[in-house]
Amino acid sequence: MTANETLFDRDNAVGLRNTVQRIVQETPVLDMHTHLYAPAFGELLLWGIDELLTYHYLVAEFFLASDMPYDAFWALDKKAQADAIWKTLFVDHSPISEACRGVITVLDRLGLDPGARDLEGYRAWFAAQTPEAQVDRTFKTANISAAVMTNDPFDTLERPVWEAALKGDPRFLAALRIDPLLNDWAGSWERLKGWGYDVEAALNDKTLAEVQRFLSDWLTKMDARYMAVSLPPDFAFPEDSPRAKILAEAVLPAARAHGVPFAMMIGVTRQVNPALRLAGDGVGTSSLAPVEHLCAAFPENKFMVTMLARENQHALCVAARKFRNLLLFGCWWFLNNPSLIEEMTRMRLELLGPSVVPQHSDARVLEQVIYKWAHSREIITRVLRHKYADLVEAGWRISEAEIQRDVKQLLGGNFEKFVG
Ligand code: FIX
Ligand code: ZN
Repeated sequence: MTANETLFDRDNAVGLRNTVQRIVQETPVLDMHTHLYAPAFGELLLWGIDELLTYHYLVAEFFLASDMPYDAFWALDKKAQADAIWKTLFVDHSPISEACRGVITVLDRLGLDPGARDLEGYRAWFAAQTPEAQVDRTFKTANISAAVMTNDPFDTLERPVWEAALKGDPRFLAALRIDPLLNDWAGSWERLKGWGYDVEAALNDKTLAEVQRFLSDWLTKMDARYMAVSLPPDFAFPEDSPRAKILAEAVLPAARAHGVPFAMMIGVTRQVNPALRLAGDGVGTSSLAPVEHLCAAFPENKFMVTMLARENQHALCVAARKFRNLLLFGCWWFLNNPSLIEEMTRMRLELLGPSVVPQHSDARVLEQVIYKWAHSREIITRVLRHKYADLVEAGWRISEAEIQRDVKQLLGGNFEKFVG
């Protein structure tokens, strides 16, 4: 702290509130979990109004409000699906839900008047943009410095892009996603074999060593910041299962060798309603015991965890207090709603102080980072204002530089430090 720097105390509440708001707005975000891609990935990078309107969050809401049969909707092309969603969710009903409001915020921040309800006009504007320029504009408007992708070597569209070794874009960082390996070994081992790894269905020592070699090769190829998996509510560890064996004897050793964290996203029940396709996944509560066991049994590994059920959030905070090799992140998916983000952010700051990653965007369509971060920044501002106000009320004095330090830590620093 410099000698002449302003210190906020209980007599300067307005100054403190304004300063917190400005700093949260001005501090760039490192968005540590998205489903976005760099422009070099071609069609995998989704952007524009029709992609925004057909986001799977909106597809689920569309089927609630419309009586169109599932098959009839899926038979439509993207533009016609977007038309149906626009009419049902934005014209025939008010776009109150968080995902609908997101589209409004995006249009507004891009300078398109959402109140005009001019879908064809928005389409014309987006059609005049290029993906590269749209990435620049979107990152600037959202004030994000980088986005971590979700990179799946089992994905037939994505794999060739990595194999072509295109020049990377420093704004897009990689994360090696390994759901097929951990959640469906029976359906994945033959693919590894086809790629030249000497594996068989039985998880013997040779197979486990080869799985580790596969992970190591892809961590290197992608320069991945972390490895990640999504897990069902009944995730257990230890247990006698292919998942537990591969986790303990291939994934965690590879993560240790590369010094990268292993991220677990726990609590998703895939395809509770398959007719909804990507929108058909659900949520269930989980035990914290596997997380605690892994953190205790593998102190040389770093774990990042987010959980999908609201009911798990308190126990997860408590677990994170116990282990310095555990970093909590984000308000995932069905939790990414203002009331729940506020509750979770408040609880996390109260239990963990600033040692948490309060949010990630999970954006699937480029421009979504604009709304996801605008809405979350508002809430993070509100919660921090309360926390600092409580502090100065208790007699503490705090400087602008200290607030800046804390916000930097929350919006990217904690993640960067943890991944190393
Ligand atoms: O597994 C995940 O990373 C989830 O975030 C996605 O599968 C999910 O579809 C999503 O987009 C949630 O926001
Ligand atoms: Zn995700």
